[in-house]
Amino acid sequence: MKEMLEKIKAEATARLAETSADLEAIRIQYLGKKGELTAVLRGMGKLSAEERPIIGGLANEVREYIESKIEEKSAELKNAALSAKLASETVDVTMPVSPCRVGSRHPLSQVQTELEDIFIGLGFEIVEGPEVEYDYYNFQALNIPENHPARDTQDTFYITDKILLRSQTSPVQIHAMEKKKPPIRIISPGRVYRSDAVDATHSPLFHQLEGLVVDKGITMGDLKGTLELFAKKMFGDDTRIRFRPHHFPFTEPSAEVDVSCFVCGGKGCSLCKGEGWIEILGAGMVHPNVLSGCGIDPEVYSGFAFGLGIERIVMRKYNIDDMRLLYENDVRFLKQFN
Ligand code: 2U9
Repeated sequence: MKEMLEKIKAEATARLAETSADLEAIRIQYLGKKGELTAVLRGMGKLSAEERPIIGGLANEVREYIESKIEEKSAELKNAALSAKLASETVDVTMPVSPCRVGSRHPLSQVQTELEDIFIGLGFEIVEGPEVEYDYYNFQALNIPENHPARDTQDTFYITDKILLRSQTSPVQIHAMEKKKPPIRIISPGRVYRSDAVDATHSPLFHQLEGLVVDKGITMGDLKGTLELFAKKMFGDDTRIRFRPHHFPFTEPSAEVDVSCFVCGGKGCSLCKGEGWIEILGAGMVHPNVLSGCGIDPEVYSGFAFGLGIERIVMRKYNIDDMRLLYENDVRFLKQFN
């Protein structure tokens, strides 16, 4: 029996050294209910009383030995598997990454921010207001009573007889004048609406930025100086401006304002269509009716106002000939403004 136990021990040791997987099969073969060692233990009844403890002790020793060898082998296999997994899953942090496409801000937002920064630098404050407005704030308070012809050129979308989508950002300035006494120095950027069919130069939704200054002693000279500074900041230090007489119901006198062409400097080119000048905004002195309607005495205070279409500035600045490109969100177009 002693020889048998030694043979079992030697065989089990050899099998464990060879195997690379099924340890459970080895355990069952030697230590299981029908295993070789168990069979030896079962046969111990036939032994003499002297031999039994000796063989019993030896059998236990062999069992413990095989168990410990199985455990040892199991740990060894686990470690080998872990090392293989770590080696195969290694991440090389020094490898070049696949390039990630970075988006860019829409040219309308870029230009709006540029305009805002210039006017903030000149001491203006940004004020915003609702896009759904009362007829009163969009028209009447701006000296455009019912049946005034200017309602035709600024036709918009009506929600009721008295409520509409604002056709200009001027109602924001009316609210500001009702709330706050002069001095007032504000700009109001935002979306406006007109009942226009879509084409290369029209859209039912576009963006404006208007400015308003009201204080004692404000003159047309202040308006010209402000717009000249703005034009130089926006289009370059050599830029000149010119005023052409015009009519707006909410300003008197009124003017359309051109800047010298920022491509040819005024000589005439394809951008300015040989004119040397590019129209960029409208402006004027706030009409006394508008001031008094907001509770500001036009005998004491005066003010100037101006308004520009942001799309128009973007189109002139980047020589874009079709406004629809600004709304189609075609990445091939937009990525040019990175
Ligand atoms: C108040 C009083 C007066 C704002 C002004 C213009 C001239 C003007 C156009 C530019 C292109 C509109 O987007 S556009 O079609 N705007 O020419 N806007 S003066 O005058 C105001 C505003 C508010 C209380």
